[in-house]
Amino acid sequence: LGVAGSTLWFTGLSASGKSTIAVALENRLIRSGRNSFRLDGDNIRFGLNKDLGFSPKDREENIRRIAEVSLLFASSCAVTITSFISPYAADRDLARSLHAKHDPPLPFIEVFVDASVEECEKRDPKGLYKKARAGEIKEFTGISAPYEAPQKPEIHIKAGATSVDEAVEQIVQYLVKNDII
Ligand code: GGZ
Repeated sequence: LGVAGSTLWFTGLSASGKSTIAVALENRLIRSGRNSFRLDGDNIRFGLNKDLGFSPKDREENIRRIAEVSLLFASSCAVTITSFISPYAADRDLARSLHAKHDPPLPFIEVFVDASVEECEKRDPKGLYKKARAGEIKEFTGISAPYEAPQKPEIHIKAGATSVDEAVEQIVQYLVKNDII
């Protein structure tokens, strides 16, 4: 019981808090004895996907590869956490369908870290929104490139009104209730 793998697919704007929550969740799972592995920009965009930029086509390919890798980790029994903007609903749906088609099907949980462009731009920890406004970064999500918010995410975190600890608790409760961990 509780050894099957799964993918927790985080989606949200840059600076929404995805990665902070993902790291805290990974730590929590590992401390409680679960095998968890996190895929994020640092271990994917600088390695496997270093040939990809931020055009719509490149983002699509970025997400397609991450979906395949998350499926591999999930099939090896890891609670796999992906933390990418993944702005296009069709690409997230592709990731979901790969998990559904796997034998046996593997749980795929979409986690929407919901922070508005205004909130993210106010935080702007890396100054990227400022650069995007100034036209120094082209095709920046939320400013000059689209973000398609999930319509029916399994987990909806209202980032502005939720602490990191509360978000982790919300996710863990969902996972326990649905027999995923
Ligand atoms: C969005 C960009 C861009 C553009 C660089 N648009 O806050 P960050 O810095 O650390 O997270 C963002 C990250 C987004 O990469 P993803 O692989 O998650 O994107 S996607 O799922 O859409 O493929 C941001 C930085 O890369 N960044 N240029 N133009 N974010």
